[in-house]
Amino acid sequence: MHKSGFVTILGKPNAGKSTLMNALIGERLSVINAKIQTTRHRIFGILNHDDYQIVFSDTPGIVPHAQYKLHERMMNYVRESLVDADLLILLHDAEDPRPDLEAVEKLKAATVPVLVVLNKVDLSTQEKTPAITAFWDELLPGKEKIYISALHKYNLDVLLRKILDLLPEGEAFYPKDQITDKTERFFVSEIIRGKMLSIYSKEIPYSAEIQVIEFKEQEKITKITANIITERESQKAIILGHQGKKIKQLGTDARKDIEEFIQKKVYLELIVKVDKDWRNNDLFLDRSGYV
Ligand SMILES: Nc1nc2c(ncn2[C@@H]2O[C@H](COP(=O)(O)OP(=O)(O)OP(=O)(O)O)[C@@H](O)[C@H]2O)c(=O)[nH]1
Ligand SMILES: [Mg+2]
Repeated sequence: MHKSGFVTILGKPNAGKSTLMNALIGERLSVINAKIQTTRHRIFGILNHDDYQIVFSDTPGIVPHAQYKLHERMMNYVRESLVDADLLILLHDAEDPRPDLEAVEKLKAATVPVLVVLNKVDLSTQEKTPAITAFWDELLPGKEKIYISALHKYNLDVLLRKILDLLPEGEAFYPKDQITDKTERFFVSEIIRGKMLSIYSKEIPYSAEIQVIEFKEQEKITKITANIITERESQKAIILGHQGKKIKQLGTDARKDIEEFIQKKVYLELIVKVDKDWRNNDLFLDRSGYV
């Protein structure tokens, strides 16, 4: 018997969706960061086994009020991943008493199985479990609750068994050696964006989009050039930093992770450009792959 299906991981920003998907796949696919709205795309993480193939979707955190067209596109990914799922996981911080009620209503009406997965139990205590369970029983009656820590990989085996129980039988959708739907270039741009979230504060990383414009594999080294698009000259100056120190740090940090990811030496060039209000520019968003 071979099981196969699509599992969508939904939840508020920072619930730990990307941490969970990476832990399940055993690879650093999605960017993880303590800042909210880290994930901007829908990213497949494919878990392959002789007896099953599970295609997990990591989605952007649900934000009720879209501020930019970029956010609208991000929420489209969430909607789309609700439609084609065989199983939905609502991932929620166990200690957070404010679920997104719109998402809860959608899940109530779901025609596929829903698991309420309560994350970050390492930050909680067991005495609180009955109250949390009661809270969710009322919100989403009849849906199973599983407590995990994605960060510490606690109870992920239980979660995986439960998922496999609920998935339909079927053939694999993707070749068994494939672990994602995204390209190497995409992950390179994500690594750079992830480093920006760590290095720069406030609005800066959110104002930026990365475009890999050159990816040349040579015998001993891979030459990568990426544009960092930001919205204003003032933001460009912050990204560069005094005497270019900040961008240098970004380049060094990102290069190390890219080298680890592609298992080759990398020469990385970063170019900062200004494109006013790209977050509201449909054409720019189309070209940047938010389709
Ligand atoms: N203590 C603890 N922290 C966790 C756990 N899982 C995730 N985190 C942390 O929560 C933060 C957010 O994790 P992400 O995986 O980026 O969350 P996300 O849901 O993908 O967030 P967005 O992409 O912004 O929607 C990071 O700092 C993680 O290290 C957990 O089980 N325990
Ligand atoms: Mg994420």
